[in-house]
Amino acid sequence: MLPRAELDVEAALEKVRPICEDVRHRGAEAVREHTRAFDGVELASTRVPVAKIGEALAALDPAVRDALEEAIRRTRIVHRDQRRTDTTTQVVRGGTVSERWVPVDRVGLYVPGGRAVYPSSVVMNVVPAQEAGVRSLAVTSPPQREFGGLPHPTILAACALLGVDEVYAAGGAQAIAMFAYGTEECPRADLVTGPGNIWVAAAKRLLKGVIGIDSEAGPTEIAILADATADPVHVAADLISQAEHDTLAAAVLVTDSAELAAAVETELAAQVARTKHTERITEALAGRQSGIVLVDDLDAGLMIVDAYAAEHLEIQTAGARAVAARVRNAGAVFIGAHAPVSLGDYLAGSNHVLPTGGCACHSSGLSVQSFLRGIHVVEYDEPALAEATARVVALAEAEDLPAHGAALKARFGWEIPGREGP
Ligand code: HSO
Ligand code: ZN
Repeated sequence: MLPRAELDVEAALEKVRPICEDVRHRGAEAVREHTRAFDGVELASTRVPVAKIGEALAALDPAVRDALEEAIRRTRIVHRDQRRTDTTTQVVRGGTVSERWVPVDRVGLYVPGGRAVYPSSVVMNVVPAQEAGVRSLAVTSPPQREFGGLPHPTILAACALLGVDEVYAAGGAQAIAMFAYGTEECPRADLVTGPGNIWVAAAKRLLKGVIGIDSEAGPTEIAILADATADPVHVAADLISQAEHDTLAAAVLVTDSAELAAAVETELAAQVARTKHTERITEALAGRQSGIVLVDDLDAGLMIVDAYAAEHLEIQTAGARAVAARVRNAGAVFIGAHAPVSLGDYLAGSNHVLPTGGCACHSSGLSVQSFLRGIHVVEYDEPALAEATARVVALAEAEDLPAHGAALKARFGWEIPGREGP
């Protein structure tokens, strides 16, 4: 019964369809034209000159550089551990099935511009792709008028730190279409990942099939399951931290303590008044998608957070680790007093591209796995095939596909091995 914010991607589809078609037929010229219309920027080329990427790094604030470098280091070691090894299973004597994990050849990473300038998202997308072994990796981000028609300099600097030198100044649906169809300036990609606004989500929905996609990122969500032991100051601060993203962001507290609920409400009022984006946060907290849910006990609370399947779930209860172990649906879980979502947004080492809108009940966040394909490799010798033939033929006949069985029989003089002749 916990509502989510309304986001009408279906309606946006009709708007992005002609843009994508245009890019498909007219390539880079169309991308530049739509960039002029939407971003108010005249591009000589959609490709950002490599020198500009280095210049952005040279001009980067040293504290931000240090923080990004440490974020990259932590994110990299976590994602390196996600790498999978190939497996070979001996199915029968003479018959094996192997699984080879092969990285996607070329990936396009979308990094939002506009209100959301997230160099941290560059890290969260690029690092898993690199650790998966993706060889060709391009980043695109909308051009900014105040930065001479280039993507935001911090985005460029993050690319430089990650060793990415193929960057495009394009945003919105036209950027997704650029990766999907390719242009004279940007070769097509096999997969596009990364969050974006509703136009990006609509273009991803429209073009999936032409290009692989990760997920359609919706507005950020935080749910906190807390009991009377939680500190209302922390709980309020964490709810506000994610409400800061978007007026449609969801901040949900689930608690069995009426005292905590009341204390958090008081704290929210005080903290929201003191923060920078008061208006945006107030709207997010007042929205139908945010609220405080009072439950009888933590078991009921767990049922609620599982049904909700939040993008981020904090557990601030006594014995938080044991409570967290019982959670089944969440994009990421944060345990106890010292693991706020903001830590995960930047520096924990975990990924912050996570399933929203309840998709956590069937999907995972971005990971090395998002950039790999598992290819089954089948190898049987003659005796192993002979031993399998009667069963393949039986199943093929049951499906009325006798030619399937014939493909095996043809190898054994059209007899079923091991069975008496006619
Ligand atoms: N909380 C956002 C990620 C982010 N926060 C980026 C700050 N920068 C969605 O998980
Ligand atoms: Zn965040």
